[in-house]
Amino acid sequence: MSQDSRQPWSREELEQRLRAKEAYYHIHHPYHRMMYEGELTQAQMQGWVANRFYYQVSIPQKDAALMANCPNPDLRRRWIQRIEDHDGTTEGGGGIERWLGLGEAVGLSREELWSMEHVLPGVRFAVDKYLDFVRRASWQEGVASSLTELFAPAIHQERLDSWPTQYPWIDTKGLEYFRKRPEQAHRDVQDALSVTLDYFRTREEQERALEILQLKLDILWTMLDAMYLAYVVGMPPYDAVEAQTGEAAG
Ligand code: AHQ
Repeated sequence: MSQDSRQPWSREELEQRLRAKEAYYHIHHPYHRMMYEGELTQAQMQGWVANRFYYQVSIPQKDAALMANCPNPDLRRRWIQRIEDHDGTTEGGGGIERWLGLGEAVGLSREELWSMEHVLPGVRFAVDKYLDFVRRASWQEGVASSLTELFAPAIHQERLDSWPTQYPWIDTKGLEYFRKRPEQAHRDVQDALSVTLDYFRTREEQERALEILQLKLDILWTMLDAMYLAYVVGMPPYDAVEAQTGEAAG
């Protein structure tokens, strides 16, 4: 009898398939390859920091939305740590504060970052899609969408390894975010992986977990596509319109 193609994978097989999606992680995006090779101009680095700020400030809202969907106090107790990691427990603490320090190190004021004036439509749509997905999804699907952090320690380490020599104009105090994040990401993602492997059991559920991880990989990739078009190709949104009419759109 042919093996039922719908047979569930073992936990090990599902984990291996989740980890195999590293191939689609945004560490491989041309924008990140240029960053690692020291090829970004100050304006291109500023564009990345300013657009990623919109992602960073959206993460605690995403995590709060997931907790709101979750009836399990034990999960909520573990998950609230993520909000504290970003918001801090007092004003002036946390990852968002460290990202503002990164902004100042690349020449962007705190006010400029909070203004969100540099956030590209494509970045806004991708980040808003992440927030909307987690708001509407089950809390377990929300957990699975955070599994891109299986691959995050490497990307933070790359920045710590390359920026001091490739971008000597960036004060290394600004890299504090990247110093703190790998440990937090590793702790978080072990929990998220365990929840995912426990919950997604049937073959259909397991394939759904892979689909959710791919959605989040696409969100991260699309953010960089928008930045690449605007800051590397030099085609920010409505560039052509402004050229024709000589006026700023909107
Ligand atoms: O700084 C990052 C961060 O706080 C988070 C939260 C997590 C999530 O809940 O989805 N994902 C994430 C990520 C952060 N940094 C990204 C980077 O490239 O610096 C990586 C990103 C992720 O891999 O999901």
